[in-house]
Amino acid sequence: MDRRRFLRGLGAGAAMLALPGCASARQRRVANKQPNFVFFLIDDLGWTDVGCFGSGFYETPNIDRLASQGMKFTNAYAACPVCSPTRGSILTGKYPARLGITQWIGGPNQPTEYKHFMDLEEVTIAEAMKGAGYATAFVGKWHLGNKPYYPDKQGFDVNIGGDSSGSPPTYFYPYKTANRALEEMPAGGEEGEYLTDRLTSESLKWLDANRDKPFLLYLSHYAVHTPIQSKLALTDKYKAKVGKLPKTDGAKFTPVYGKYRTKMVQDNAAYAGMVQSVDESVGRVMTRLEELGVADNTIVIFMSDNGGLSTVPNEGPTCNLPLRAGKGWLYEGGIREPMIIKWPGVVQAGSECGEPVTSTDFYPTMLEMAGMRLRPEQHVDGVSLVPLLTEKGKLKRKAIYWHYPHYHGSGNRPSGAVRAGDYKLIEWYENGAVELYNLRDDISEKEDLAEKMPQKAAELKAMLAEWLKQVNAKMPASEPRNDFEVFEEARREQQANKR
Ligand SMILES: [Ca+2]
Repeated sequence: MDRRRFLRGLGAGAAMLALPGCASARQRRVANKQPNFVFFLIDDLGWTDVGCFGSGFYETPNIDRLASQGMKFTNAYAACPVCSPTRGSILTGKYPARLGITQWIGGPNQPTEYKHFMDLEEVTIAEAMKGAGYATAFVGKWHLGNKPYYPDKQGFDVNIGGDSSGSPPTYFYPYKTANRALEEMPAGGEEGEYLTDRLTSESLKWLDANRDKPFLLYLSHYAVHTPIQSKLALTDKYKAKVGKLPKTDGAKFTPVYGKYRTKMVQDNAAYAGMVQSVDESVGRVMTRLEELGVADNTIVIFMSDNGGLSTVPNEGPTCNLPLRAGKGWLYEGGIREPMIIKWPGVVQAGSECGEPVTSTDFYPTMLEMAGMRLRPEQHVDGVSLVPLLTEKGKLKRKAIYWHYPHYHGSGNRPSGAVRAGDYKLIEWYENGAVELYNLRDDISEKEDLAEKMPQKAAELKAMLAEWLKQVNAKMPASEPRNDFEVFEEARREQQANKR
């Protein structure tokens, strides 16, 4: 190349970079900076189930470290108090009511019918990122439909262990899920292997192989869902710790939901062991990101799909205090989550955000963090959290909504809810009765203000009704009955069908 041509080339290059409208230069800059994503989705982990969100019993040094490197969201919500609907909301940016997936898939169809899979027409966050050149991996629990609707049909290059199962029959190899997805994980397993560890190892292998591309690792643990099983050494460790807990003077449960009781103390050794294994998973992934030299360009998100299991006819494994109730309910214990986002170089390490946010928000947030175009036609119910993460603004959203028109084994009855500012209203669909709480003053939802503040209650009830119309929410088709027997009947019927 002669000198003149060389200089001309230089000039053209400089001009391209200088021109803001020049697509190729902009794309190159974006490409150079494309951040990686690791999304940890934990199953049934309660708001206070980790140290940095208040647990004094479970030990989670790695998750606490993640929080110290990122932002903690103290008013973060799952879009539903059970599994599948929240999972759909994260991947699509749509409310479960809009998706039609209002129940955990496999749960009773009455009194409200629901969709048993996530539509392939949805452009998931994985599909959006794959389209932008990301390598995408799904590892762990899917629970969004049968084989035609598996992760590999929804934008993930690989699916390791995800099928229609909501939980594994056992956490120890061989796992024997309904669709054998866990048995078919690459390279087999061995006797005694623990599922949480195995999913982590598979994730590390995938990271090793994809370190040079922008990547999205969606590590969706089956833990800490039932069956409550941990590695023996960990169970023993926490059994010893239980022995040292202060005596609870017999008030381990409160019988406030009829025959259903809420757990008042964290003291289940096996559950604690499960939480510790999840924490070790987070630690192993973070260490590997550092070893691979990509930690500084990797955004790490930590979230759970619903509240901790604390309200059951017998004994729930965890306790969500100071929040009321747990998984299955629209009280805070069922929907508030321990959410953390680490965004190196942008998010202030160890920061905290109290703005209400919900699981539909991840989709637009991730697109914006990656410098990708938003897809408002897809993530219609999500709002980008980037203004909160950069601490440069607030969200303009007026309210967050829930629709759970189902009975649940926790004792819940069909209900909907809305949170606007400090106020939250729950409506019971059986009779239209409402409860109103001021969460700023009363995080435990002890004082129902519906009678004291009838105007506020009416305002929120009207907002909820309007939203239900907007998202075309399915309401209970049969006249809901004012007892829990509907759920019990459906459960018996389901068990009979299985046999
Ligand atoms: Ca769950």
